[in-house]
Amino acid sequence: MIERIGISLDRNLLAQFDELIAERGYVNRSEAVRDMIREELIKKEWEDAADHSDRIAVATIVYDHDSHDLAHRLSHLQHDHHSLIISTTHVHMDETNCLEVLLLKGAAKDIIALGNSLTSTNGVKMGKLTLATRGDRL
Ligand code: NI
Repeated sequence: MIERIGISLDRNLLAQFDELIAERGYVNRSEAVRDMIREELIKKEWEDAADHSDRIAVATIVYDHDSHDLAHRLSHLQHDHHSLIISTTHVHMDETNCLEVLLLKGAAKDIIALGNSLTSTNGVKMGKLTLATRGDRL
């Protein structure tokens, strides 16, 4: 069943929100708000399940393999946590840039820690950790 709600917002905040969701391709505010609520609920689900060992996530990183010892450091980090990594796919984007997609499985807190380490490694140009859910509560 769908419930309707009203939200009071500062005009400036609403203008920024409308601009943001238009850029992201949303055709209406409701779908954008629903997605943001789902995103927060998934984060909460992960926080509540910190010690459960069956969480799955996808980490994506882009880096320059010529950059100092970065490729070596990233490889080292992955080998240190090999039991959390189901698979990795490495794509050579061009002459210097590499994209890696890692499927992670394990306890929520371990996956988040590894994901944060990968994405925040100095020199990583783009990093994102996507938390998967079975959607039981969404
Ligand atoms: Ni490469």
